[in-house]
Amino acid sequence: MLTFYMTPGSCTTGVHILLEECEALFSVELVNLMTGDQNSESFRALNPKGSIPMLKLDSGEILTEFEAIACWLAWSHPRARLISEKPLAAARTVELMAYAVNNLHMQAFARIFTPERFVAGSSDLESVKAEGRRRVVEAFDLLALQLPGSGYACGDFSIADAALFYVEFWADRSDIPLPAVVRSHFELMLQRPCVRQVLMEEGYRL
Ligand SMILES: N[C@@H](CCC(=O)N[C@@H](CS)C(=O)NCC(=O)O)C(=O)O
Repeated sequence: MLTFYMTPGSCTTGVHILLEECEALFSVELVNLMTGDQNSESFRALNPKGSIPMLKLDSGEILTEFEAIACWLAWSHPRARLISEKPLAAARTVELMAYAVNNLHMQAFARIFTPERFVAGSSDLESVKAEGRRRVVEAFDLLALQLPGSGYACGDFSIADAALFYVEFWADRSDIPLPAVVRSHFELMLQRPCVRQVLMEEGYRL
């Protein structure tokens, strides 16, 4: 059985959705980021980067990084149809997913959630957070130009939608308004049974 290392409401929510979409069998190890579980000796022995999401495969191998886990789930559960079989369409899906993870998450929201990691010492954390908000707004505006006016990001539901969902969810909870096209994608995702199940399991009321 897979072991999924996660924290409710973090970026792992996107992987959680994909695990449910695949109907994968998995057990959960909760990682308390606030108390620093990710820095414990036992966690670092598995993943020296100290990051989640992390998946322990049936073989005992450890897989990290959102995009790698999402692609592995898609390729190893083809019946869930989480990525196109056509090379260019699949690459477009990875392109969107990478933008959500590398830009919106790592460059924008990370400045809001962990501003101290972007400056030396304890100087001006508020301006780092403000820059994070500015980047979130700018990135969603760019995304709005790429998303279709309705439906999922790449036609059928895909791994890109799960990545977009977790950053949209963060924006919603941070009172950052989403452009109309992005908002309608978020609302579509909120109707999806697996998304609703995951949010309830992670302790959110719908
Ligand atoms: N880019 C990596 C990192 C993701 C990441 O930053 N995850 C956060 C939680 S949302 C984390 O592990 N935080 C722990 C820490 O940085 O100490 C990925 O896509 O998996």
